[in-house]
Amino acid sequence: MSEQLNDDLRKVTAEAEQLIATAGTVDELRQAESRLTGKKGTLGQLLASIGKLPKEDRAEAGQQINVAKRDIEDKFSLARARLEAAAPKTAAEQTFDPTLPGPVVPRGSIHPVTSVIWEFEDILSRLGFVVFGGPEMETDYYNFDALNIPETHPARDQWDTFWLDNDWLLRTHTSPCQIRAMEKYGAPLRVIVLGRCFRYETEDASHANTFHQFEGLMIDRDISIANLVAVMKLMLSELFHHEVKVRLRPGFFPFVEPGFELDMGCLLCGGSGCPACKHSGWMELIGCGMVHPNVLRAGKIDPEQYTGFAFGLGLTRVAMMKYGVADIRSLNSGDLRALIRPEQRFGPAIIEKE
Ligand code: FA5
Repeated sequence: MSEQLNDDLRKVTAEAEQLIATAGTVDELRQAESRLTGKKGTLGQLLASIGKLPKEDRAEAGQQINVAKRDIEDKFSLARARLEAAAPKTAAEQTFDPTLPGPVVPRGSIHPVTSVIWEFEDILSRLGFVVFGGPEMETDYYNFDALNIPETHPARDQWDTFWLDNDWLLRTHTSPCQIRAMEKYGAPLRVIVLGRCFRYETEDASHANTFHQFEGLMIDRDISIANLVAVMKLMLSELFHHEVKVRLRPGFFPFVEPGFELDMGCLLCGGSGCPACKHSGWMELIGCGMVHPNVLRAGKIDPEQYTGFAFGLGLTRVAMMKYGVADIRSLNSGDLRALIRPEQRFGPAIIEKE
């Protein structure tokens, strides 16, 4: 969005706040609101000027103006409700009609990430997976060594780590729970872990330094890549209630062999490209593969007898796709436009920050 438009929207929001603060009656509020949001008002003029922008900038500018417009309208309607409540009532208004419906109380809703966690737990438990958990503060051993990433291994650079004292760290992924689950239950095994991870990373539309992952681990005799693909396709299709487009690429993770990355067609832009998918039309979603024999050994399971698959899915990114949130940072920001479910929203959830 252009600096100029940004500036204009900031000014008009400040003007609205000023007018609301000085209006003494509901009528004054109405007049002030139509001066700002009506067709000939400041916002109307801004909307009309979109036609003069280059074609590729129009959609984004329109969206930003509409977000500001709804925000201003909300402010005015709150102020109106306050003035009306404070106004002295006539005798007729003071009579109480018990047959009238009560005032509408705004409802909260479950956070999109929590909602996706519940759905995945439900889908995977129907496939016989057990929900498992582990600590967010981990040891070097569980986060790296036991996952076939010794101290000197260059793959450690793949995960930018928040180090704490004495070889403790904030877990960079949910994969340490693979070892903890193997130690606790042995084989055969089907577990899922849905929890927070931390990375010392620069944030952008699809990267947060605190985000959720969803880990899956299945170990039994004769488990193959076919089982892995079937489980992943099924869980994504169930979550999105229709068949989703996926692609599998070779990927390197020291704890699986062979390893893959699974991408999903970006549902935010329908594949045409947006900041969240880095204009590629694909969202990197899942790292996965067949559990490396060294990892089975670290979990005290005999790789001669058992094989298994594991996957680690970007749960927060799935919540973005499912609920149309274009910027991952909105989900940790407390911004109600992103947090409230679509049917309960009062504005669009597409809150561009780039
Ligand atoms: C891992 O973390 C592996 N532990 C996944 C795995 C598990 C591979 C089991 C094989 C077997 P990766 O770093 O690619 O891999 O992260 C997995 C997913 O987490 C990514 O595909 C992405 O969807 C999500 N993710 C990674 N970094 C971030 C971030 N900074 N913000 C939001 N989501 C992220």
